[in-house]
Amino acid sequence: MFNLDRIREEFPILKERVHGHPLVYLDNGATTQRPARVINKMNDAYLRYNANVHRGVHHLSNLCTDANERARQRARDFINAQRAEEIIFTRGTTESINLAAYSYGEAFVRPGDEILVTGMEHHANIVPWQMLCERKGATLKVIPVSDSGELLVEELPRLLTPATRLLAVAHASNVLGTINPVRQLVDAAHAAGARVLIDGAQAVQHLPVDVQALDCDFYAFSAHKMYGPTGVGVLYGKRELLADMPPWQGGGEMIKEVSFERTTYNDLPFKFEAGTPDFIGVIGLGEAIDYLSSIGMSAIAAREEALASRARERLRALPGLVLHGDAPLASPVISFSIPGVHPLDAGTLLDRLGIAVRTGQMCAEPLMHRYGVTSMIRVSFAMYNTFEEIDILLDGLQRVIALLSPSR
Ligand code: C6P
Repeated sequence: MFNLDRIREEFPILKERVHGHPLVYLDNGATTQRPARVINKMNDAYLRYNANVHRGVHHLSNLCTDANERARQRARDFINAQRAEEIIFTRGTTESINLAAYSYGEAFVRPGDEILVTGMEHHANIVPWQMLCERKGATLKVIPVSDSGELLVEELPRLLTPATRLLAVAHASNVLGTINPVRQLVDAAHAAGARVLIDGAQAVQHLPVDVQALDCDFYAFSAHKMYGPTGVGVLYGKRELLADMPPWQGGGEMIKEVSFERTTYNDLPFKFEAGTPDFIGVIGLGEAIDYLSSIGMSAIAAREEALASRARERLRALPGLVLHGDAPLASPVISFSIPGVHPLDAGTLLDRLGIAVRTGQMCAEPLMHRYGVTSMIRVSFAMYNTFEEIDILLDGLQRVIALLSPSR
């Protein structure tokens, strides 16, 4: 059963006070907090068995290597990848997508080809593809977004052409929360002969993910948005595809043999893991996955959905506030504007009340343009948030409107 008190106990930071108020942390889409057990696991690794991985024959190196590879197995189980070698550790979603764009692009993208993205992508799932298109003389195309914040999938037959090499799409939008119909998109893209990368940065912490059921070619996510440490992420890729892709960085560990004439590359996944990885971070990610699994993704999803639907309902009823996006399937992420009030001012005032929200363009500038604004206010929930915190948010927003809104 979902035990909120026990879960909140695991996160000492939630007891902090901000400007004299209890912290109300509603910026989980930017980064979640970490439970003590993740921090303790990493401390323990540093204190008891820290040594470089895959390099030593000595005891500590073996312990650390085993812990690193156990974390890979955890990550594999977490997204139900077929094989552990399909899990590549990176610095985060951004690096995962850059790796895929560079390496897949080198192997498979030619002048005249097309890459398809969507109008609700984070910059991390736009710019690497744009850079690839510039390098290769390819074209970037975009699936538009409806007023309710859903992808216009009816545009797909027009947008997917024989020249489309890859579709890059967010599993869940970091701004609107919209959960995209990724399996349907994968089927459509595959039928057109295109590969699919799913940006799972805003999905893995909220819902069960099964990459085999989705049949996606790549799946990217970050540890720090799922109760794990910063600086670590995953790129999942289908083995046969990864095998045909060149390494994207050269250095230690990604090689089999090196001479000045020629270098041969290591097996998967190490071909894509040049240099000393953040193995302590990887161990922390493994612990975060164990933590999520101990609670259960379905229980987490149900809890967060209850929080988000209450918050949406209350926000919608607040005069002077405009919600952006209204997709029936959404993660616990809600963005809105208060006409006449700059989001930065709203965010600063809320902060004085101990409430942490995100304001700005959310690293999704094209989506801001789509909604005719330059920035928004976003609240994003995690399983440890409470219904009382929603009340505190609403009180805070009422004060913002009363103080700052010209129409009040
Ligand atoms: N979004 C947010 O507040 P990194 O920074 O590499 O861990 O994740 C990048 C990224 C990629 N895709 C999506 C959908 C994301 O939401 C993010 C990170 C944070 O919305 C920071 S801008």
